[in-house]
Amino acid sequence: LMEVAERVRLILKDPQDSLVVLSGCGTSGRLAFFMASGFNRELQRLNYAPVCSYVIAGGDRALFSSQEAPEDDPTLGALCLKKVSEGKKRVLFVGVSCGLSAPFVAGQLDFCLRHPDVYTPVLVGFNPAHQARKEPIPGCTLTFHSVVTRMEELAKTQKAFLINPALGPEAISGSSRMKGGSATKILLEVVFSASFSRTPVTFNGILQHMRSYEKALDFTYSHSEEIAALMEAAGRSLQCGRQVCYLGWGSLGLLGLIDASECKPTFGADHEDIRGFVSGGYKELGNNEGDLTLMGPEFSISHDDFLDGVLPRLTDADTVLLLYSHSDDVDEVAKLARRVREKTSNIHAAYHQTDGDAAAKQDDINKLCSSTVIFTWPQEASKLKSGNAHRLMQREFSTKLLLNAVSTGAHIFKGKVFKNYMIDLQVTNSKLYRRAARLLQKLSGHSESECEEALLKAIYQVDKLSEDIATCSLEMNQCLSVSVVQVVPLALVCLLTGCSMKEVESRLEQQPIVREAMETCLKSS
Ligand code: F1P
Repeated sequence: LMEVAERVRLILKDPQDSLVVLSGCGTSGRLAFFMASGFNRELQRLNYAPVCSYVIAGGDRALFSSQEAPEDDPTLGALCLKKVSEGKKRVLFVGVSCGLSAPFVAGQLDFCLRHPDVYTPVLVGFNPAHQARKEPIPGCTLTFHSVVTRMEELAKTQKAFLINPALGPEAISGSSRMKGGSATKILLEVVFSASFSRTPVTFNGILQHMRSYEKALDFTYSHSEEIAALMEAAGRSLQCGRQVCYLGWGSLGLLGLIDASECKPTFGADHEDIRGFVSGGYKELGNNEGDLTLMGPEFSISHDDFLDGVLPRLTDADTVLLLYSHSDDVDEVAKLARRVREKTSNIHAAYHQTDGDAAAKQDDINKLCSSTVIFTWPQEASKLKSGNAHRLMQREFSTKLLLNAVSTGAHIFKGKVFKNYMIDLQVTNSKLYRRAARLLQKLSGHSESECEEALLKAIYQVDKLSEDIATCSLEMNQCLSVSVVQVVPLALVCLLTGCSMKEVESRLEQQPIVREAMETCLKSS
């Protein structure tokens, strides 16, 4: 971490010809955007040039919607990196792939390794190097593992860097948006904060900053009862087919958008189930491609969009969660809270303040909310490191933990998790396809080929696979799976009962809680 921080400093000294690129797929790409924007804001505040850029697989539409397919394309990854860094003489590339698995990132790292005169690659992930993905990538000779092996060799002479602490399994198997995402945020913020500070980068400085996140984690979970209440409220809304809306301000609002967008691939959710809105919409974000509103309803992200499109049909069965800090425009929060309260009493807030902040306005908002999680951070925490920036990062981290708990918990209530498996995941790229096939094997005890066959039958909604389907490319299968709901449950019930696709569909219709349908099926098989 110290070495990488020094490399960032070199970039800061020569902003004209140098660049930092943060990149990843899905959650990792969203966090790359989130942090690149935050770091640039902080750099400008400190009178440095904003030297950070981001690349997300699938472009900006992937910031708020589920776009997993581009993750499989290493050439696209390399091209996007080349484009964003055109003309630069020195580039520090930070590729994030929590599982050390995304071909898009492997392609980018390979590109860096082939152009060492300009690019220094840094890989962030949370598996030991030997567990990097070994599966061949179609149409190319690389595997993620082969790239990691080359990086390990260069890491000995600090021409490449691997930051890959093992975090242990996720609470929901494979859901790296949670611990993996949080650890990505911690590691990169620790590195970049150290490099922005005018004092030397020291081991103790890094350690102290890491420990402050540990404290923030304990502080956040000391509110676990209130968080659980939020989780229950959100769960009740999802259980009855209604909606959860996060209405946020500043970067906390953006975290709401990110958390909401992850529910689609993880739980097979509809984009309406959990939605995020941020004050100021695209103006607040400053993303590469600007306003995406015209791309479709998923891309309506401002509070005005919420007022126009969602508020009129809200009822008490929907849950609204306000996400804000004392430093936000609290009058505006109160105004919006009042409008929401006219439609639903199921309004809640998660609010951050520092011990001693005046609370008058806050009291008005509390009265409108049926529950409020108030995080009153101790004064001394905000004195650590670079004051405001540090305080904001801690609050963001805390908000991320809260939102991950609320959305995951709500989907558990809805029955989208069986044991600790995401039983209704979307099968929209090769990693998710393999994950689904492995899950079917584990739960049904059938062979790999039988499980893949069942998965394909579910994707194509047929009882017999034609020659064409059986030999179709993986990409084509993933493409098709977008339009089918409950692919994995369909395949599992089909494997366990031997029923036709039509019968399986009607069984699942009768038992819409997927976990219960799985339990019934497994008991009688
Ligand atoms: C990237 C990612 C995840 C997402 C889903 C598909 O994973 O997009 O963020 O939740 O699992 O993969 P990784 O490359 O960071 O391991």
